[in-house]
Formats: sequence, C-alpha cells, structure tokens
Amino acid sequence: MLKEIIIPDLGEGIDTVEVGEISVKPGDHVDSGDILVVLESDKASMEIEAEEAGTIKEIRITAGSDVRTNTILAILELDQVVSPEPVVEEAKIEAKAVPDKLEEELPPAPIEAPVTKRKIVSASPSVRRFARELGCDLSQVSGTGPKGRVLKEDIQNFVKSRLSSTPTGATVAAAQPEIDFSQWGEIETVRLSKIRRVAAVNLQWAWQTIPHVTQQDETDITDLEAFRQIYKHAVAREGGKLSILPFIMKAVAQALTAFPDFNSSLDAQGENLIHKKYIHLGIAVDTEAGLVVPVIRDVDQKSLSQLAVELVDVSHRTRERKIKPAELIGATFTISSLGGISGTGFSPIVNPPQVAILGVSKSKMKPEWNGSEFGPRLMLPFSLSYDHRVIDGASAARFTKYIAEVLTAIKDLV
Ligand code: CAO
Repeated sequence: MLKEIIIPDLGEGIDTVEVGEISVKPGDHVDSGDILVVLESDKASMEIEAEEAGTIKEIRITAGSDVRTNTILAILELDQVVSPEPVVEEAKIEAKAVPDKLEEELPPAPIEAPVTKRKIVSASPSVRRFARELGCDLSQVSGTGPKGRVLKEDIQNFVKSRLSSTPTGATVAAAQPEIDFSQWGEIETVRLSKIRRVAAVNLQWAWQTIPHVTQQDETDITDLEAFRQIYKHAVAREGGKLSILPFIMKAVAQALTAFPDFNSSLDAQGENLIHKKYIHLGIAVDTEAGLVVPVIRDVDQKSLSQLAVELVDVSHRTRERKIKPAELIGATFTISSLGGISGTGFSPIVNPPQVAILGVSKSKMKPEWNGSEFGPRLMLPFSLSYDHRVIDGASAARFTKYIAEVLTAIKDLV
C-alpha cells in the first residue's frame, strides 16, 4: 500500500516553512520513528518522522524550498497493509529548539506542533481574514475591543509598530562589505542554517536597539556549596542534578518578585511598562545546533529539587531536539550559565522583550577579609545585563546585591 506523507498542521499564522534537510531518498527503507525531513522556521526546526515502516518511493519536495500544511513530502510503500481504506495521514513532528533570542517579538511566529495548546483569540472572520492577508499572527495582537476582541485597527497598529522596529536580514547583511578572502589563502564557505541566520539578525537587533549596561557582582556561596554537597545525592535519586543553577533560579525568582521592573517588558510604543505576575525563566542551553533557550515556568512556585529535576529534563530534551516550540516562548527573564565551563565574567545580551539577563561564571576559592582576617571562601561571580531604558544603575546594583545576599544566606532558599 502506498501512503502519502504530508506536512502536518503548522498552526494559525504560519503559512510556510523551509525544508532544511531531507534525510532519505527513493529506495531507502525506513522504520517507524526514522527522521525523514527537517523543517526550519525562524524559531524552531522540526523533525518529521516516519510513523510506519516502509520503502520511500518518491520525494516530492526539495531542500531549501518552502512548504505549507498538507504539502505531500513523500510517498511511502508500507511494509504491511494495515487498513483497507486509502491512507492520508499526518506525519508526526518533533520540535528541535533553535538559538533564538527574541521569541516574543520577532515575526514570523514560532511554529506550534498540533498538540500544542494555542492562545484563543477573539476576532471576527473578516478581521481574521485581514490578519491572514497581512501575514499577521493574531495571537500576538492585543485586542482593544469588548472582552479583548481583536479589531481591524489593532492589527493595523500592530503591523505599523513591527514595520517601524523590526530589522531584516537584508539590513544586517547590507552593513557587511563583500570581501574575497581567497586572495589570502584557501577558504571554505559553509552555509549557515536558517536558525543561525535568524539568530544573527535578532542578536544584532537586540544589541543595536537596547542600550545595554552590565553590572558585575560576586557572592559567597561557601555555605550553599556545603548544603549542596549534602543534598545532591537525594536530589539525584529523584532524577535531578543539584548544581548551583537551581539555587540561582530560586534566588532570581525571589529577586524578580522583590523588583518587578526586572520581570517586565516595554510595550510596543515604549510608553508603558508591562509587569508580569508570573515568573518564567529562560535557561540558555548549549547544544550542537547552537544556543537554545527553553523556558522553565512558575519558578517561584517550585522547590529546589523540582527545579533540579526539570532542568535535567529540559536541557536533555533540548539537546536531543525534542523540545517543543511552546517550551521556547514566554520567558520573563533569562539566565545564561557558563559556570560549568570557565570564565570570571561576561556581558550577556538582553533577550527582548525581556529587560534583563543574568550571566553566571565559574565559582572560585578566594581569600576574603572577614573584618579581622582573611579566610578561604567560595565566591561566585555573576553579571547582570539590563535595558537602561527601563532599569537604572542603582536598581541594577540593588538587584544583584539582593541575589548575592539570598545565595549567601542559604536558609532563605530552602
Ligand atoms: N561554578 C563552578 N562550577 C559550576 C558552576 C559554577 N558557576 N556551574 C556549574 N558548575 C559545575 C557543575 O556543578 C557541574 O559539575 P559536576 O559535573 O562535577 O557536578 C559542571 O560544572 C557542569 O555543570 P552543568 O553544565 O552540567 O550543569 P548546570 O546545571 O550548571 O548547567 C546548563 C546546565 C544546561 C545551563 C548548562 O549545561 C549549559 O548548557 N550552559 C551553557 C549556556 C550557554 O552556552 N550560555 C552562553 C550564552 S551567551 O549569552
């Protein structure tokens, strides 16, 4: 029996995605779960897997082309006939995270897997059609009509604000002069994936539009480390890894509650600050594909061991390319930890529409003056980059001091 393998529902507002990689060719035998194709959007790449075993008879798409929901990507001859009915079934998709820094702000919107719950948007059919014609993702538009209904003017205002603020790949590329490096020796040109190309645009945009300041600080984690050594085995039995990071997440959550401006976003006009009453932390994860920032939600409501378990799960799934697009959005603040590698400090780039990001470096034993003598203390350096339009230097210094004190007085965290 022949089966058409089609692109599954890409979600409202997503018209097309690019074919990144085709992993099979006609004549190949595939088993259920084998990856057939990798699709790439601006924010996530998705692996399309075979749902049944069979032989690839035909490939109907080409790498680099754009495809949409229901495009037939391949014809599979099934190993076994499982149904007398003609079969047209959606392929299963797995989301692969990407190193995107601007998940809430930059169009197009992330692709959502069919299993992902979407925001329910109230809008009339004509408004929906209008949004579709402009390629506008309704779920990103704030409605000003009754009960938050999205009106035509809301879409016009939304599109206007995007056009005035969003960069394009072309504007970034235009700044780069064309240089023939082969005049000085042998070269090899490697095409960047769409993910990295988009990340480059987003990072440059963040760097150019946000007036960044980085506040450096350090804290004494000697007692925290002693506590961690005692409890890490119990947490390991629950499937978690009690590194310093869960402690830092707890401390940051407390600091965000105490300093709500750090858990906010500027509105599109830059005239109002939107305070979020939830604390969702983006955690930068180093993967083969590049930097990916999955989100751990409601950190203020979770225990240390819950965070340690969730961190292992999320970072593992991110590296295995199993993280879902919905798990990459909605962060209110980001933590980027290089403490497991090396370094005494760095300046992380703020991840818009967030207004601050914490960079963590490697702890080190240092002689510290206690008022009468030097003693060996384990010191953790960390750096807070922030958007100076929203946060001033004194607030940033109070924020990092608060985090430092909470981490030192371990009793406040457990
Ligand atoms: N100081 C000293 N040691 C540290 C440390 C710190 N600040 N942070 C972590 N370590 C230790 C850990 O305890 C662990 O040691 P053991 O294996 O002996 O227990 C080791 O370093 C490795 O830690 P880890 O990376 O496995 O665990 P983590 O919880 O600290 O971090 C994660 C998890 C996913 C954040 C991390 O693995 C990662 O990907 N970091 C890179 C993020 C990144 O690339 N950021 C750059 C962004 S540029 O803006």
